[in-house]
Amino acid sequence: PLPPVRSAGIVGAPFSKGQPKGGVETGPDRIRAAGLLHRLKEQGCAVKDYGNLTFEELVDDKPIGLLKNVRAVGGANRRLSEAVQAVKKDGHTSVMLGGDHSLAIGSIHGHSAAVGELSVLWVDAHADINTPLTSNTGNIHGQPMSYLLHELQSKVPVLPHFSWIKPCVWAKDLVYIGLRDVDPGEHYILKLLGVKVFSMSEVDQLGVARVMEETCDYLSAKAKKPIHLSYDIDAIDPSVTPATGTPVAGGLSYREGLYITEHICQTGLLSGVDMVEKCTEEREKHVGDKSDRGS
Ligand code: 4U7
Ligand code: MN
Ligand code: MN
Ligand code: MN
Repeated sequence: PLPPVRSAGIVGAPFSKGQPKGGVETGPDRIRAAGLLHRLKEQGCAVKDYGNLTFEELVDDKPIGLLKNVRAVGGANRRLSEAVQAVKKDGHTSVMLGGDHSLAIGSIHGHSAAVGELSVLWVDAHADINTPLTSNTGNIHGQPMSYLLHELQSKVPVLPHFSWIKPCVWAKDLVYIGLRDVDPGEHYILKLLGVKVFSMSEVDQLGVARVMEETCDYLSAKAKKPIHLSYDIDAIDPSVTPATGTPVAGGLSYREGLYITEHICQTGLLSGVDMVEKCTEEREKHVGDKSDRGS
């Protein structure tokens, strides 16, 4: 039998203020230029490109404690949430092209507002679950899950331009794959909430096929909720994907990285995707150049 007809609704979010480096706002156009739409169509997927969002420049966006660009991040995500809701109401799988990973706030919020409770598969070197109070950097791209999880709301302070966000994910519906750079505060939160994590060590031990089998068993154990895949390019080894702001050695191979997407798609439950943290080729040129390492 033929597979069901799929359709993807693409939303570009050229936004980078969840972290301090330039370049990641070029991600949406770079991913399109690399042939995303063509590749999707080749595989029998209908595609509608909703274009890129535009974001307003804020003049008065002073840091709040360590936290940077709070109002800009809040406002951009509010826009994105509405755009993703529109894509879902048109019946597509939403595909958000970032931009930095703070955009998962609006993408997951909008997805959930349109379809209800979600499972979230977070593929990343990092857990992105710092609260504004546990963060050592003040970069909101390291915090998106803290705003989305019901269980963490008592730990998250009130912030300007963030009051529209409604927590919409339960810790039991979240799975991480690829972790290898987790802050102590994040480690504590993951343990406290009992979040399911397949770190790189688990990928080594079990192999990616077994990891995906266990991930899907775990997520569909009770109710088969629609799945949101939030894919940070830094999950993959920097030897394959050097053009990202926060590379961490020891990541997924090219095949492991793709296998995760293939397997999650075959569940038939994939309903929303984020592809984030791809930045300029500039950084690729400097890979191997010691002076740029860890910058
Ligand atoms: B990404 C970090 F401290 N944990 O909070 C932080 F190591 O979206 C990194 O996954 C966050 O790239 C990385 O700033 C965010 C840091
Ligand atoms: Mn991330
Ligand atoms: Mn990351
Ligand atoms: Mn990153």
